[in-house]
Amino acid sequence: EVTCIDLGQPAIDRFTTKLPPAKALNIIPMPASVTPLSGRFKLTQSTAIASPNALASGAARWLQEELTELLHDDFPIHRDGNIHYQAHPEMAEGAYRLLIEQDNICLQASSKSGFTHATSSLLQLLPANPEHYAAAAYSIPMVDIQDQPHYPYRGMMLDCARHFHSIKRLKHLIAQLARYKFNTFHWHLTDDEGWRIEIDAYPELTRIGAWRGPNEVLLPQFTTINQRYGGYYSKQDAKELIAYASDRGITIIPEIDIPGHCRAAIKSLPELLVDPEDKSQYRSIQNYPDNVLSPALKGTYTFISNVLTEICELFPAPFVHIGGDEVPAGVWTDSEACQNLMDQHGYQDPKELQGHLLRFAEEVLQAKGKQMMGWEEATDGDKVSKKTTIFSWRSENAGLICAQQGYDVVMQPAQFTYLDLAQGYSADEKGVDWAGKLPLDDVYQYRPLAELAPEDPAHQQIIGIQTALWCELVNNQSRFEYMIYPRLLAISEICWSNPQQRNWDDFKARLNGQLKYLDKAGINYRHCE
Ligand code: TNX
Repeated sequence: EVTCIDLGQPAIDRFTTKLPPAKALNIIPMPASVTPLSGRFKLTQSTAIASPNALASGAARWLQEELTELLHDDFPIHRDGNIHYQAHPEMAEGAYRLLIEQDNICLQASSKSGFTHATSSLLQLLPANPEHYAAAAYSIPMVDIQDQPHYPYRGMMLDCARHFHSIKRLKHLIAQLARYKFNTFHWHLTDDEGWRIEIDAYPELTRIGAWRGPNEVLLPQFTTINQRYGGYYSKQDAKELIAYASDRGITIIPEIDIPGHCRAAIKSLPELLVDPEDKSQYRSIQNYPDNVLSPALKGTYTFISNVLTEICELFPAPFVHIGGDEVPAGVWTDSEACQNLMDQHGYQDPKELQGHLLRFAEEVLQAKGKQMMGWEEATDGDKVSKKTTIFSWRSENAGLICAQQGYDVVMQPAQFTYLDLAQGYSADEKGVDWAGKLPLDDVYQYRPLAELAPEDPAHQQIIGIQTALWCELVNNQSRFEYMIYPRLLAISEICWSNPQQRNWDDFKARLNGQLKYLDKAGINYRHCE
């Protein structure tokens, strides 16, 4: 008897279907209300951004940079400009109105985020390939848009540990995240294969842990490059990226993954982080026998405390993500020091030692005024306080369970949001498939907690949605872009738009309009037709 699930024939033709023709207004994510007006605003040499209020200064700078690039000229900001950022204190956080009239453009909001969202809608209305305004008429359709986000948290996680991505690559990504109204960039900075952020207390972390290659202690697992390769971000790099993202309304949340996924740190600081007496045997899911911090070592606590302190000082965000995922079975089971620690605290199971470590991290962060975030495993056995925000990833149900336990949850179900999954069914399609394949339309079909009654309190605990690109197999710009686009645009609509407004055919038409911009930006997106 066959007991597997019948998935039917993959609908291969959906990838070869032509996209419907683009529309007059192709905004993604779909705004709450769009009222086209008749006529066009003309950009001329006297068009300028009016000096903005303080809340809008980042957004105005962003608009100025984009217009300067588009028009190949320095775009002015001065007192008498006709592109106005106007404060409307009665509007909700993140909400905005964009009114484009014959002679004026008004961007109205009550918050920094609202002004950046208004800016991203305006940017999407600009023609992709204008001629220089000095030489030709160049205009924007008149329209009245009123809009607000569905979820307050709209993020993307990028794994910069398995392979290093340059700051240039990250800026380019962050510009697109802002264009599609994401507000968070979750920066996965450490893992088994690399440690990517400069820490003054431990120069070894980046001198040793940031590099892979045949002669290094960090052996490449998935790649066969025969030379030393890798890289890291200096504190100056991080500050530059934080400022760039901030102008575009994006908060950067750093992740330092503990206690598993720590091989790069352990290989860099063996004297501090290896317990020679610990005889426990284990294999991580990625097959490493030596990638977990020891809760019985004093050095582990010194390390966590020093690293998190520097991270809290470097990143202005109120959150720090401490990972907590995939601690393999078998750790801490054959160590006298671990046993003593368990006896001392009355723990029955070595697994409780993970909670012990994570609660220590939580205290360090709380003392710095930061809130902790972690992967869903951080909740196993009531390990951390309910103040920690949980990112669920193994399934939608995992997120629901955390929400029902009272945690704030960011939903990142692999089956709908993982951009390392292949996006087509042919054998040569790039990507992994441990959580299935993830074509564009499946991303768009994601309805978070659609099974729950609208009045279910779990809805209140879901603060948002996040997509993720894990990079075991992503080590160059073109692969990076191929995996991200256009699926990122579908996720942006899941995060932002009211679920009632979602319409696959309408999305495809608007996507067709957006592809011109992706082409202009030179992005190697996966073709839809
Ligand atoms: C699971 S999602 C992981 C990552 C892998 C990814 C591959 C999560 C918290 N852990 O370490 O890169 O799967 O898809």
